[in-house]
Amino acid sequence: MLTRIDHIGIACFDLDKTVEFYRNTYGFEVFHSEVNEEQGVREAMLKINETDDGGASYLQLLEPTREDSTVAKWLAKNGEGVHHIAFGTADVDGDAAAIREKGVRVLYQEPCRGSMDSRITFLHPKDCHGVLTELVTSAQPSEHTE
Ligand code: CMX
Ligand code: CO
Repeated sequence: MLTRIDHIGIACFDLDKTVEFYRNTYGFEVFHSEVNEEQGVREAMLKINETDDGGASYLQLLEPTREDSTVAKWLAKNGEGVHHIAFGTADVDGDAAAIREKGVRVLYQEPCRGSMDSRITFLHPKDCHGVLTELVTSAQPSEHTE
């Protein structure tokens, strides 16, 4: 069951400048940052609020680390902006399988590693009315090492 907005993914050209914008304008601080080479991104997670399912909602600011990454390709075509939305679930495997059964393309056979050791998969935007949609199961706090 999808129980929260886990994050909104925002593509940017310059992560440091974009982080500074969110800090100056709204007072949001970086909760976590990392490079995910598999996804080809350098990212910052800004925690907006905790949620009543024990998780939280974030903004995920994304800067490409290489020219051939999906985010670099998207930025070249669209410029900066909202790249995807992510719903949180306790069971990404079960929810992805159920959604695949409905005829929506799930991009990965098995969920892979996302921010903060979460497990993630994506639904094809063309099957979701134009929205690239991610499903996320957060790591248990004990599994997450900084
Ligand atoms: N939102 C909405 N539509 C999108 C989109 C997006 N983010 N990215 C691509 N599309 C649309 C394009 O506009 C295009 O539509 P048209 O054919 O009408 O022009 C179509 O999808 C195909 O786009 P493309 O530019 O040819 O891109 P690809 O098919 O190569 O890749 C996708 C699209 C979704 C398969 C790819 O972006 C992907 O695998 N995404 C999942 C991984 C990812 O996004 N990682 C970065 C974030 C990591 C994280 O969140 O942790
Ligand atoms: Co994401």
